Amino acid sequence: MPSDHQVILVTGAAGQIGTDLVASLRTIHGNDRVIAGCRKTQPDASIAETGPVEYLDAIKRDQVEAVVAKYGVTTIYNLASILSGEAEQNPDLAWKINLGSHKTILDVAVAGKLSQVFWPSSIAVFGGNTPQDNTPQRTILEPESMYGVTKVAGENLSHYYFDKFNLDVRSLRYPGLITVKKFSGGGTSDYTVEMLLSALAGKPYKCFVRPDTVMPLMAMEDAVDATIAVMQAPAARISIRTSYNLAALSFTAAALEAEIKKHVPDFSCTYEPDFRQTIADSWPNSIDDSAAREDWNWRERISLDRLVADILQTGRAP
Ligand code: AKB
Repeated sequence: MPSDHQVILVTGAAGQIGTDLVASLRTIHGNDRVIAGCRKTQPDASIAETGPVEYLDAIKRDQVEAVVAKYGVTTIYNLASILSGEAEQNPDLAWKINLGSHKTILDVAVAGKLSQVFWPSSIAVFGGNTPQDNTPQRTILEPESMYGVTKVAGENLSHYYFDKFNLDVRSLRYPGLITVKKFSGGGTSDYTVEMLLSALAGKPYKCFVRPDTVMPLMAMEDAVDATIAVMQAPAARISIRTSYNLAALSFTAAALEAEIKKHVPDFSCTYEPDFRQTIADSWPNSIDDSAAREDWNWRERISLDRLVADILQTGRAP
C-alpha cells in the first residue's frame, strides 16, 4: 500500500477522466495534496476552486520537474492523451502527446525517485486479429488505429521502466468510459456519451456507428474506483506491469438507445457510420479481466440500467 503522505500530480486533469479522478483523489488525500496539471484547457470549477492547479505541458521535462519540485510530488497520474478518433486524423500529434508525455513522466519519476506512476492504456491495444470475445489479458496486440499503436508502445515502455529501473508504474486498459459530467470528445466510444447528452437535451441523435456495434464500456465512477484501487494495491499484488484488462459492461448502440427510450420514449436516434466504425469494429466485444479481479479484487458496481437512469434522472453520471 502506498504511503499516506503522497503528493499527487494529475496531468490531463481537465479531461474526461481527470475531472472525476482529481475530485476522488482530493477526497482521499486532501485537496492540497492533489495538483491538477492542465495544458491549456481550464479545469471545471469543481477542480479549480478546490485545490492547486498548474499549467504545464506533460511532454516538457523541465515543466513537469518544476511542478514536482514545487510541491514535493511523489506520485503522477499521467492522463494527457489524444483519443482514437482524433489520433486517426492527427497521428503525429497522437504519437507526440501519448508517448512523449509518457516517456517524459517516466524519466522524471526515475530521476526524482517518485514512488508511483499511473498511465492509461485502452482496449484499443487489440485489433481484428485478437479474439473478440472475452479477450484474454495476454493475446495478440496488433492494433489497427494510431491510438492503439501508441497504447501498445506505451504499455511496453511501462514494463521496460519497471524492469530496468524498478519504477512502480501501473496501468489499466480502459474500455469506453461513460460520463456526462465532462465531455472532451475525440474518442470512438464517444457515441455513447453523445447519445446520452442528446437525450438529456431533448434532441435527436445521429450515431456515427452501426446499431449492432458492441464494445466494452464502463461508467466513469467505476473507472475512477478501479484506477484508485490498482494504485492502492500492495506492489506484491501487481502481476501485470504492461496494463491490466478491465471490464464492466458490453452492449450495442441499439441497446443503449432502447435503454434511453425507457426514460425518454420520444428520443430519436439514426445511424450514419463514419471512419470511427472501422476503429470500433477492430475492438473486442468483451474482455476477460480476471487478472484484475484476482490481483486487486476489481469489481464493477454500475449496470447499464443504473447508469442510464442516473444520468437521465439527475443530468449527470452516477
Ligand atoms: C476512445 O474511444 O478513444 C477511448 C478509448 C476506448 O480508449 N474512449
